[in-house]
Amino acid sequence: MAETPPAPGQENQQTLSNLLQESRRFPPPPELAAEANVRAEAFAAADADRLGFWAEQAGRLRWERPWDTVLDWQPPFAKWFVGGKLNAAVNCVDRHVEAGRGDKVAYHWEGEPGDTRTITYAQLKDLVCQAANALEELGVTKGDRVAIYMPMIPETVVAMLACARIGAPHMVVFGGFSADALGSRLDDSDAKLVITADGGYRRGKPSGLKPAVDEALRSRPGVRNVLVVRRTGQDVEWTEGRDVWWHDVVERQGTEHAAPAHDAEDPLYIMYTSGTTAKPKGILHTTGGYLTQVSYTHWAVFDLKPETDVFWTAADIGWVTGHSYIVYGPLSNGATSVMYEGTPDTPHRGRFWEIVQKYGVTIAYMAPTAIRTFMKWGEDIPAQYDLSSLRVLGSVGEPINPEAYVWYRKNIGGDRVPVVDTWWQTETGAIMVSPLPGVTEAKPGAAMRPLPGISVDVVDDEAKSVPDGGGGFIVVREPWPSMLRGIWGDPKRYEETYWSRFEGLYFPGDGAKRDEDGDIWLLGRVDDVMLVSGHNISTTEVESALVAHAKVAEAAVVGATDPVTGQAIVAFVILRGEAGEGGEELVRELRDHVGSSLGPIAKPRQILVVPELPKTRSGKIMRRLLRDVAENRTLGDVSTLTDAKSIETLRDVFQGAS
Ligand code: 6R9
Repeated sequence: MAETPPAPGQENQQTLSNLLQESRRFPPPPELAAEANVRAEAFAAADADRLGFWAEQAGRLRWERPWDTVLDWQPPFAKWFVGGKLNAAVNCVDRHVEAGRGDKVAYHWEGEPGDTRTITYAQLKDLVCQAANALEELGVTKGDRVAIYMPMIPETVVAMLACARIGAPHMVVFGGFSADALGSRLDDSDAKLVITADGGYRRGKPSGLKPAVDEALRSRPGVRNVLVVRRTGQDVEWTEGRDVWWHDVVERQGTEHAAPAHDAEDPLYIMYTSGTTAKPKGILHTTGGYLTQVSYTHWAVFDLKPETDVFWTAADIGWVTGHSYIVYGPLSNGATSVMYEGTPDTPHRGRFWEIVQKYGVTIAYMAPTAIRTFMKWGEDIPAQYDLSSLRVLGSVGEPINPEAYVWYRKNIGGDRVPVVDTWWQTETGAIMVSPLPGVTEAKPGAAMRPLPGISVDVVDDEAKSVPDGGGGFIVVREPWPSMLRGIWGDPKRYEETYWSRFEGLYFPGDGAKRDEDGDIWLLGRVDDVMLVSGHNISTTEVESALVAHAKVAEAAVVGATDPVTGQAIVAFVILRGEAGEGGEELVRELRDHVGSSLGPIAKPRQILVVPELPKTRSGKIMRRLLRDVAENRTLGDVSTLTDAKSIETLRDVFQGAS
């Protein structure tokens, strides 16, 4: 192991080192396996006839006109269910009402201050029709883009479905983003209407949304109207002729609306991806293929029993996870969902578990960042609630550290509930790689295998499939129904970003390894991989080793330029509540701990104890900013940070320590 930097040009020659060893195994509970929606046979059947498999899944939906061709593939441009016509809103709402399930609860909504609303499918249908009529009155027609900048309230779902009904692609912007971030997305999508609210509740107080819209629109006269839901009752500025209240315009509309049939390939929505350096990418999803795969994966991965389950995705609708698994997946399956407006610590740190207990949640889906926060708060908090209704738990957004996985399974899942670690992206639209709760013997930290009908591989630099035990890059070999159809307005960037790294393969940009059993582990973004003395080391593995230490709650690791080793590992750690302040002794202990779990090459050069980490809306750590800090550079774009102050605090800690 030479401690010298690699020669120029050699940087990409070394695929990821395979450092982490994990021997814990969790087989499916026998009762769940016996009744599971998906059995092991599904894989072989889908492999034998992939297009036939997806055609069968498309049959879950109501089509106004059947498709002529399942797939038209002109690489890298795919069309699914060509010639088919359907309406996504009808599939999510009307058809359940028509089938006599109108009284079934679609959402148990819980506001942060404790106010609640129960919305049945019949009520949702009326609301969506009223909103669709209102949008038409405001001049929205098929193909127009509509921006949605909202808190987590039922009207957000209603607005999305009203757009889908008309065929006007929605573009939801996370309510935590700044006026600048909203503005650049309005420019790029050329939206004519913005739907917003006066504000929403976060951390116990009303937080404004309308002011950011006003600010963004000051220089954007192209937006004709702003439709405003009253949620908090805050005072708002009002621009006559442009701004209209939801309760004035929507509530007086009729509750019938004739839904047109849209082409399977008509745009359903645009969602901008988070946290990169350049201009945000507007990821485009269309109707038939997207709805097919979100519907199938929601049913398969969570073993959804629509009659009895209460499903809860604890995520924001402004993240793709909310689109696919709060809105389109659960509704297309006629499921009952929980939707929660606020933060997990308001008014107390048991709020999530109180919600699980109150509504009898059976399936819960959340991000590792939330799970690590709960670990930090301690297991005595969930222990105060009855969580026995839970039967499947899910994780999404980042690789889940094995320690966090085991904690989640034990303290939330009572050591009996399977945990599914679901890998996917805004671009993939729906889950791609995941254990199946009734089939897979799960390993903590591994997303395991591609789902039936999905063709995923791990390849090296030359696009060759790596053998078991090897590391490299995750790729998708065959088109899938919910794949992005492009980047809004920029087909060239679509080809360059996703299809130019490896000829004919979709490149998601994540590192991965395949273990000795052939199971897949995700290792974080390729941009985050560190090159230490010629070895590619994954930030995820070093972070997981740190989190496995009893005193560490969260860790973020980056590679900073180093004169000797090319890059050196710099770690930022948050300690668990009871671990005290840190100090040199602890830092030495942590370095040794990483060295003994992963090998001396992975020992961080520096470990800094910090109070918080910079994160995106979906809880992803923004390592790019931490690299800026570790290399004493000016910070890049911070407009998608949830809390812009956090990074300045870190800079102070870093400069104080260096
Ligand atoms: C759904 C979502 C996509 C990126 C993706 C990867 C990371 C998501 C993961 C995971 C490891 C998982 N990611 N789920 N990494 N294991 N289970 O998160 O979409 O916000 O577009 O992010 O998130 O790096 O490439 P998006």
